Amino acid sequence: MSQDWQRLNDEVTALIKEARANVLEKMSDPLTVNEKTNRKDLVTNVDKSNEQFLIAGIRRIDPTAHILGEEGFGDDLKSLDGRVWIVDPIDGTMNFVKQRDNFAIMIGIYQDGEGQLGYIDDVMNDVLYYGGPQLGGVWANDERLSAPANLALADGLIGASGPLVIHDVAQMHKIIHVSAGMRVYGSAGIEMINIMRGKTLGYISHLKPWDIAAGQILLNTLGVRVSAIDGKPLNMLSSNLVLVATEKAQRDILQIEEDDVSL
Ligand code: 2AM
Ligand code: CA
Ligand code: CA
Ligand code: CA
Repeated sequence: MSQDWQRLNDEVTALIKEARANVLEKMSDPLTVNEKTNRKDLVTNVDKSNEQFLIAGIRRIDPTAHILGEEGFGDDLKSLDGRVWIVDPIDGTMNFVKQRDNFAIMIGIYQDGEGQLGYIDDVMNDVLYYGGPQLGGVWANDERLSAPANLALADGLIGASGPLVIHDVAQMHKIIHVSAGMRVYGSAGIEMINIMRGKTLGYISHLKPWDIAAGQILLNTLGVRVSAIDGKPLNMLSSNLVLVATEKAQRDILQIEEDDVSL
């Protein structure tokens, strides 16, 4: 690992800890909540202020960075060339609004399209998950994580987003039926944490780049597969129907897709 990346990591972890403190402080005031595309797609004043805070910090750390932020305070990104930072200031905004719990702050750092460092901050549990190829592992605060067990689909729980299950996108019912059970946590970041910890073996959801940028880096570092639902690489400049799974469960799920001609 180069010293530059180590220094960058120290600066990013400090920035995220400051962002977390700001979010916790603002949470005690009433939130301003607005709808984006529909009544289940929300944005709050904290999503916006935290994205602005993180982007200002990233510009100080890396003045030539290209930044993609969910709430639009970053750059209008056309390519993944150079160093690209992908920011989700509050992941799980509905949980943030309804529960004041089960949400995360996420940053993924890519270099010419390759994931380098990922950060998922579980705010209410005080745990920052960070790591990637540039650090040679993944940590939860000071604890180094080992790779989760390579479970087959039948042997573990699978996370999914509510809308996919309701509309039976991509044979969800069959996949869930074969698995040991389905769980819905309402935050892509919290879903990634559960996979890193071996509590679930995978996750299927329609996601934007900022929902999966950090998780893809951390999970790949732990040997977990992140792909589109057809097994192909994700396009990090658009939405994807994302399949995150252990190697064995990914194989099982791709087989279900292939067997089912009605897809
Ligand atoms: P967000 O809270 O940052 O928007 C909820 O099921 C999970 O899916 C959250 O991680 C949420 O991220 C993400 N998500 C992606 N697209 C969404 C949408 N259109 N509406 C609500 N949640 C969305
Ligand atoms: Ca959102
Ligand atoms: Ca998100
Ligand atoms: Ca968000």
